[in-house]
Amino acid sequence: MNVIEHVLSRLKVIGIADVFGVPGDFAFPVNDAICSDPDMRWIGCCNELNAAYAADGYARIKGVAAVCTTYGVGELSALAGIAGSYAEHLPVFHLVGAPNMSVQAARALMHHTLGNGEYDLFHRMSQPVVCASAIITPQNVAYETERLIAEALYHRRPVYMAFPADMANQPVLGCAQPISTPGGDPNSLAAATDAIVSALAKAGSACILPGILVARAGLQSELLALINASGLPFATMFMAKSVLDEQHPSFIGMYDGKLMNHGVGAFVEGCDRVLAIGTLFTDFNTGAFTANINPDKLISIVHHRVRVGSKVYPNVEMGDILAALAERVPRRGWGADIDPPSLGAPTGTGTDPITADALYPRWANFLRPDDILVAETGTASMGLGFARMPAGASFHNQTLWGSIGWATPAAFGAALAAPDRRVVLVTGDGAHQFTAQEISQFARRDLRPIIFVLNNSGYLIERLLCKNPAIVYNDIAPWSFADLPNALGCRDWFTVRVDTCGELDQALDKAALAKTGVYIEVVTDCYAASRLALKLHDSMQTLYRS
Ligand SMILES: Cc1ncc(C[n+]2csc(CCOP(=O)(O)OP(=O)(O)O)c2C)c(N)n1
Ligand SMILES: [Mg+2]
Repeated sequence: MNVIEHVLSRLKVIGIADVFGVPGDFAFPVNDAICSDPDMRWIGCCNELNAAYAADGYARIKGVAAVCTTYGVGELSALAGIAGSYAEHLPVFHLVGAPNMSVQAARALMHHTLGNGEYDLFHRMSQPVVCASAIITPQNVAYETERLIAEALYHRRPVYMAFPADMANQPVLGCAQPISTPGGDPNSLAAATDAIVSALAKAGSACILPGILVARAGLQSELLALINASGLPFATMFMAKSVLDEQHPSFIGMYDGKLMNHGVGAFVEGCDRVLAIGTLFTDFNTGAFTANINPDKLISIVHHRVRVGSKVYPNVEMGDILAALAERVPRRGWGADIDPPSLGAPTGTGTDPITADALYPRWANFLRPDDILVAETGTASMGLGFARMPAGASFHNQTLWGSIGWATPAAFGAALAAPDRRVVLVTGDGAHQFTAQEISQFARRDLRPIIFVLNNSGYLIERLLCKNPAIVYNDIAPWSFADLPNALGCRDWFTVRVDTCGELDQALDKAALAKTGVYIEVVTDCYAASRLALKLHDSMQTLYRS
């Protein structure tokens, strides 16, 4: 085997069957090897940023992904997407084709360089957004591939592998044993388990806040086993929405600090103990930091560490402690008597305009079991975040990184990873303008998503957050969105623009039955905002006034 074949063979073992990217001359050896491998697919994208977002979406479904770019121009375009995967804990392998080692050593003035003879700059630019990186040679490939796989899976973060073009096709020199990921410390595990069991035994009420890191580590069934064994209720924060099935009888609803669902918030914050399992306390995950859980009551379990109140138990693996707790926490009542709040019944009929109260409940009703819903940053995801998901349906949003334009390619990546599931993409008009061309990839691969573009004539969430909503920077170029699919190669799709509730109802009915891709442009007033978006608006206005 040569260098690149060796790397691909190892990536296949960990579940990567598709590589997203854009080719380039320095990357030809990598591109060719992917295309010649009968068990791998080259998934061409419209640009490298989209390819990185698509890989991010794929990793959300499959657990791992890969993106391949050329040197400099390609890799820098992908960088913002890779940074998002870092922030959101997704192991994406970034494979970069680089100039020959001999050219680098000569500091030659090559295309795609800055013309200053520096060849390590782009590698260095990537380093802060990956957990490990290497320039791959025949001598180091066996060892470095194992190291990078181990790092990516341990930290659930991206890694960077550069392949100088003259190295990629050379035979592998030497061999390395796969590196086993370190297990935890059994004494620390036992102490943490005892501490949690005894804290829960003394608690009158308790609940679980499942977090996104549970999904990233693929530990949903282990957490479910704990919930089923103990009867502990769970509420979910925005970033972790649908990490566990929202139809589960122990689900009590979305917890968003003081902003939404006050009954859920009062219960969570009133509990004697709150188990935050893989939960990240970020701004948009805590109702803009209005979540107020007494740190003394908090039990926090993250990938490799547990904290009970102020005591930290290092080197405890999340999977180990969930299994230990499922065996030891007895089943009992935990004080929760809450039905998950819902968005209610949709308003409006016939020629009524599509208001927020008309739109979000309709979208919620449209969802089906096992759907994959990809919701873009903006007012639409803020509304859909409070729709109760049907059994097995999952909600994906880039809550921490929040780079608009992510959702369209990420939905493509997710659809490619799960071709048998229905993928529903909901994006704002402003966000869609960043990456709309990637809808062509769905048609190219015969994937049939259902795409909703919320056309509210601009950046509504920015209108609500800034001082002057009507200020010019929140306007966007008006597009005929419903004309895009045809121009972009999605020729047989069901495509429609709807301005009224009646038209929306008809479109939803057709979409539910469609055997083709679906693209619905939903036109609303430029201030028709979901409830959470309005709440954020109110808190910003208070801030500006004070
Ligand atoms: C890459 C990037 N650029 C800028 C922003 C700032 N930003 C956040 S939301 C938003 C507007 C979103 O508008 P749209 O997609 O139309 O959704 P709406 O809020 O109107 O529903 C902007 C510009 C961002 N999050 N990401
Ligand atoms: Mg908009």
